[in-house]
Amino acid sequence: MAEIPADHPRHDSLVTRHRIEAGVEKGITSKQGLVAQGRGEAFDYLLGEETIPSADNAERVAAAYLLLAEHPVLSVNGNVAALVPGEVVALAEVVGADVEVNLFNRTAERMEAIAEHLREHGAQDVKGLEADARIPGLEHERAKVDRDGIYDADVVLVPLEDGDRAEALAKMGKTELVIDLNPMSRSAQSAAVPVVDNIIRALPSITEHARDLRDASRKELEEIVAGFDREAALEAAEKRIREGDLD
Ligand code: PTJ
Repeated sequence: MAEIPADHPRHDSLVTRHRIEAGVEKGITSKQGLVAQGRGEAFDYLLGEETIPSADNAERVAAAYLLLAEHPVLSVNGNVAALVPGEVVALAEVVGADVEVNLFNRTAERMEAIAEHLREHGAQDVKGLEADARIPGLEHERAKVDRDGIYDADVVLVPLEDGDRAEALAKMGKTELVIDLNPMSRSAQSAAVPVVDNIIRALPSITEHARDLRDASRKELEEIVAGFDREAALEAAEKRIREGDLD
């Protein structure tokens, strides 16, 4: 890839594209992942390519949920692995979460390539390869999960995916934290906490909030969670997209 000057107006977007391209070349990201990235970019452009205040608040709430959880799990697909592998590992460490690979286009080769990529970025134990449990009500490959991973989790961070697994996990009684640039997507709509932000910005922000809140009392964390208004967060993002207004 040609060197991208740091002051290029589309620097971050071009670096992100390069990571996705490299992910496809490494067998991590699916070709559909390229399309998903394009869709995300369009929403990011409309959001002003920045973390809007309501998203920052949702990121703080997501951090509080992860810190309160008995068994939090961060779900990783081919786009997430290509874009933010080190950031996933960093967040997992701060909140004590498991990391599980879960793919729509699941093949043994991609599962192994992603697990290895995460290990190269410091992950100790990558779940998802056992696939000894199923999410009820889902026909496709995303139903395959680890019994001691997503199946057992109480809080799951689900970034960048279409809505049916998000809905099925919610039916299992799990609390879902979704990162998705499209506030109208089914997964954002069904999430306990929709984080409408680019995962490139969202994951480091959740980690920073988690570091800040690490010493907070349970009561304080519970108050942060109870005070969250998911509808207002979705509306603020949609308003920014439609009207360019600050929320
Ligand atoms: O790796 P696999 O096999 O599990 O497949 C993963 C993809 C992403 C291909 C699959 O989950 C898929 O097709 O997803 P969708 O239906 O395209 O949904 C992806 C959602 O993520 C869309 O709503 C996009 O707007 C959003 N999105 C894309 N890039 C980003 C994003 N959200 C946050 N940050 C991004 N960088």
